Amino acid sequence: MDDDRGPGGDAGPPIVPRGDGSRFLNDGPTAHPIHVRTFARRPPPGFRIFAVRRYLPPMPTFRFTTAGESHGPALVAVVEGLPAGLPVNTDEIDRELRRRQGGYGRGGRMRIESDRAEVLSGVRHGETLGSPITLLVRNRDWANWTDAMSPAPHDAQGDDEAMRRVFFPRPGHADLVGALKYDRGDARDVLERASARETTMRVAAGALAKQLLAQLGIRVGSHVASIGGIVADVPDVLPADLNAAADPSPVRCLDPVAEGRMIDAIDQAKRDGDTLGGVVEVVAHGVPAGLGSHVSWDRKLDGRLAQALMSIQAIKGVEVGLGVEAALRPGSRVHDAINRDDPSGRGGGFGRVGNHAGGLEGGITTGQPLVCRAAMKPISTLMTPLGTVDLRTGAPAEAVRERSDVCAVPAAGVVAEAMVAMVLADAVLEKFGGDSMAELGRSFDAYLEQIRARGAFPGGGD
Ligand code: EPS
Repeated sequence: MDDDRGPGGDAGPPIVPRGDGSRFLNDGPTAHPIHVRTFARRPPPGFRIFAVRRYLPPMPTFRFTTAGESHGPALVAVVEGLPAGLPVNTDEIDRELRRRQGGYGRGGRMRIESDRAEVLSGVRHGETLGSPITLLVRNRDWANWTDAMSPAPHDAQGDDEAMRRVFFPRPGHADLVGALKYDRGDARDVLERASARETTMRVAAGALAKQLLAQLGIRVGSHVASIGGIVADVPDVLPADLNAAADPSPVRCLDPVAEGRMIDAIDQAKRDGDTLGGVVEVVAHGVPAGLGSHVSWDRKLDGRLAQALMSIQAIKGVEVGLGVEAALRPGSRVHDAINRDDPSGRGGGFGRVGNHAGGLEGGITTGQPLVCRAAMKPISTLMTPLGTVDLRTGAPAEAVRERSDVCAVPAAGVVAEAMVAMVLADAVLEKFGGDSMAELGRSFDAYLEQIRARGAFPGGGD
């Protein structure tokens, strides 16, 4: 093909040539290098040159990536974009990792592991340096998988059992589609990475984001709203310290009656060889009005939150505020009337009657608590397996029975907190920037001052 037509064939955001000959995608406060191919010959008259469309990455400022297989030697996260001078508390990272390991309904793996993060780079004497931070969590189970997961070719390569090969893909897991896409004969090559074990590193990286947010008075917590169709009665006003209230519950549920029924349902599912999903709710307090933006689709904070939450293993739906319920009501029972009641001081002197919007209007935070929900499907490893097809022969078979959890909804809440914290950290750094915490703090305080001045009407505003 002669041209560089992107998907859909349109030109995408404008390309701005820079003095040094490189070109940048001009969209938002940060400029991103993009690759542009040029014609060897002059294009025919009237022919448009199209750029390779590179959408902004979902987290342009706070960036993180994870690596590692579920039964490999270790898992790793690299976090970039945190300013220098952020105090880092590694005990706090480990506390978050313990929270993720807990919850009624977890399987045998969580009895083997005792996740602890080692900091390999980017932190010195308890403070960030502004350089990439590498976190590492060792898999204790690796000791049982050194042959099957050996990075080097193995003598017993031909022994499917010793190599723990998987030929019976589980419906609902990435096993089959991953094996097709990556052309693997052994679905283990897929499931090792698709495993929710990867969420360990999201929580570790998210703990750093939480530590940044805490410096600015922003706290992220969660609770379990339902498991297996049992819906908790959630109080209108949630406890100020949500995690302190939810964490003591084995299912992280605020309603003790529902908690008992959820535990019974998990026990029953286990007896039946079945699994249960549910819904978690994440709430962030202290978020200032003005994070995110209405100006472009990829800068809207609700969209960014949805992408981050939907990327969590087994999450199938995301809501903000009233969510789907808003579509069932008339506007008068959906939108939150505006007043001047702003007890948190984060709304610029403006408040809302209620918070059906979940703290977001037009893709921008309102200063009200941010409220998101994520719906998790039941885990796809069933001890009473569904039908599948043998990848070697095409013969009908039963899906593989890997050790797994009956219910991981309480843990999903902790993972969802981490993802929300990272999206918020990204939005904070995008808006307030700074290479050091001092710079970030000055910009943050000045902005709060600016929006407060808008809400302090001369003469009282009556
Ligand atoms: C998980 C680790 C996994 C599973 C679970 C979550 O460990 P193992 O496969 O050794 O039992 O317990 O993963 C899944 C539910 C899945 O579908 O992959 C963890 O650390 O959270």
